[in-house]
Amino acid sequence: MALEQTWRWYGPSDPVTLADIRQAGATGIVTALHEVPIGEVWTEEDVNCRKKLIEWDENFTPRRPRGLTWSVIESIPVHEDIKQGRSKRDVWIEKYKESIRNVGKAGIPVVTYNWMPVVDWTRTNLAMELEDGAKALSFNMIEFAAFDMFILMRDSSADSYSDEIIKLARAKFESMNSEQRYTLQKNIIAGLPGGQEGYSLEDFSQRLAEYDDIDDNRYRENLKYFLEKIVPVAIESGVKLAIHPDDPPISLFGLPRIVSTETDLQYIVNIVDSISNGLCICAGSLAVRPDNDLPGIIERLGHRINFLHLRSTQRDTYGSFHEASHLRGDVDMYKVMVASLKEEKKRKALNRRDEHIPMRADHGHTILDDLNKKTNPGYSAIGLLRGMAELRGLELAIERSEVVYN
Ligand code: DNO
Repeated sequence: MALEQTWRWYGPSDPVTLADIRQAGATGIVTALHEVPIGEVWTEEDVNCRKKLIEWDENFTPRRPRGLTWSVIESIPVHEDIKQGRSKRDVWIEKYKESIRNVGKAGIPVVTYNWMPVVDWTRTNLAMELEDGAKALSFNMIEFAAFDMFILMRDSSADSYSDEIIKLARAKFESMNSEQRYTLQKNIIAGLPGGQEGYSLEDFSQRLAEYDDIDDNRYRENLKYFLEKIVPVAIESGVKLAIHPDDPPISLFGLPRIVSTETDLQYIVNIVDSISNGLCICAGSLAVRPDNDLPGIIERLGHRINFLHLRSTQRDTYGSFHEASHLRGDVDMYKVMVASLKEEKKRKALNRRDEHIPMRADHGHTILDDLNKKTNPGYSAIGLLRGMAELRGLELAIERSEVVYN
């Protein structure tokens, strides 16, 4: 297969094991040293130790290769001082450089990161029941506004919503009991898998206040500053960065948002013209905006893609959406796959080592047996397996029908 099939693994405590992942047919592992506090150096020793755990099965003598490679890091999170451009940022940037060097020494080719302020990806409901009984992650704008205005009580939150949304949000808030309100709060600010932060209401308000003087332009300048320092080290170390788009790709809590559109991505790749300053195309994130032409983005920016998150979202009213199954929803996965395979062909013709772009099925539904288990929201085994199987079939069919994509 042309794309490298990868799977996100949350480390030794993930209920989905490396053996499970192997059986799912993935060959690449996507993971992070989640235990390292944000900003601190990933040491050579820690990286190598995790790599060994992933790639070698020590239950045999002599040990045997597991058939898995640590191919992508997702993520090395960027410290808030760097994002906010605070005076200590250079100290954290030096540490980030050190981590990149150590990752390069271990031969891990891709590092994902994001530039979302304060919170990583955001959802209001982690178990929205679908018609067929499956559970999906969702973002409901009315509930989000209810949290922002009436639970968090953010100053000037009313400026972020239309009168209609405010009216509906008030009604929603009034209809919720205290347990429902707390669940909503937890879903939004207690931290989703992979995002290491989790906040109380007070902490969260304080973190938001740190952005009072940071608008989109300033925030963009801070990203430029970071990339101009980090990319040269990534190039030297043989590491390719992949920035993840904003999820969802709209401003939340009045915070700046600068990785949401094709124009944003274009600006970022132009900061330093190198494949080491690359992109993670998360289909489901970008597709939440109807003005993002996803296959077109992959065609036009394909030469800078280092990682693909393949999933789909279904837009609802008022900017709400939920996670669709991988071949349905607003993402035209056929066109996305065709565009990705065309890029792979170009790379192949150039004999590039990164011809097999890593992709992973992202955010599956919770289905079947997993409905009765404790799972990482969006990352339960069976839903992801379904997604990956569908994507794999789609890829094979397109590859075989040369006519269509030549
Ligand atoms: C969610 C993920 C994100 C992503 C980070 C990248 O499922 O796509 O948490 O890993 O934003 O830094």
